[in-house]
Amino acid sequence: MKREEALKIVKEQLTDHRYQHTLGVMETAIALAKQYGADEKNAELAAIFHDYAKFRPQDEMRQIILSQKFPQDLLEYHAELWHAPAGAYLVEKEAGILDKEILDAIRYHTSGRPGMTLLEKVIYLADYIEPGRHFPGVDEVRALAKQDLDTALIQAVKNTIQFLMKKNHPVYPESFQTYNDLVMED
Ligand code: DGI
Ligand code: FE
Ligand code: FE
Ligand code: FE
Repeated sequence: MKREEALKIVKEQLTDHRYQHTLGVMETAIALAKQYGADEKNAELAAIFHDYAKFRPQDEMRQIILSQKFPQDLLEYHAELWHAPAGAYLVEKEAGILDKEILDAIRYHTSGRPGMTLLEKVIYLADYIEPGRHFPGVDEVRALAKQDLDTALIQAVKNTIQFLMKKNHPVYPESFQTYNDLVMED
């Protein structure tokens, strides 16, 4: 699918702010793909579609998770986690994206997972450091991303978990497992 067609499809699903975020993730993901040798076209499409389900009703996302045998423990955790797996499902059904690598990059863009693929890492990190992001610590991760993908990713995952813990929010186990897997990888 061409970039223009994909952008047109997601634009209808998103607020203007979220669409601008998506454009930032797209540019960042393509740059990271170039730098680290991931497929640039897949990075472009995964980035464009990564937040496709962000504004779907919670009931719809819950039904998708229940009916598709996705990890059911997602439903016990914050609903913000649901748009990633629900998005992978809807992007396949509604936008006709069939590439499993792209769908998995969408599926795991919020929690990560142990054994992330190169494309999954690129999308997770691009989502975190795109130019529209302004949270504390993001500049450090941007700098790390210039040097080493995994080091940057560890910092991004760690910041996310710490942010949630500071607010006494529950952390989805897969997010912790992603962190453990990355720091034990090498
Ligand atoms: O959709 P975005 O805002 O671009 O970013 P995202 O999909 O990476 O994250 C969405 C939200 O999910 C963000 O506010 C942080 C939250 N989140 C990420 N990991 C976890 C989480 N929330 C809980 N409860 N547990 C997690 O492990
Ligand atoms: Fe997201
Ligand atoms: Fe993210
Ligand atoms: Fe995003």
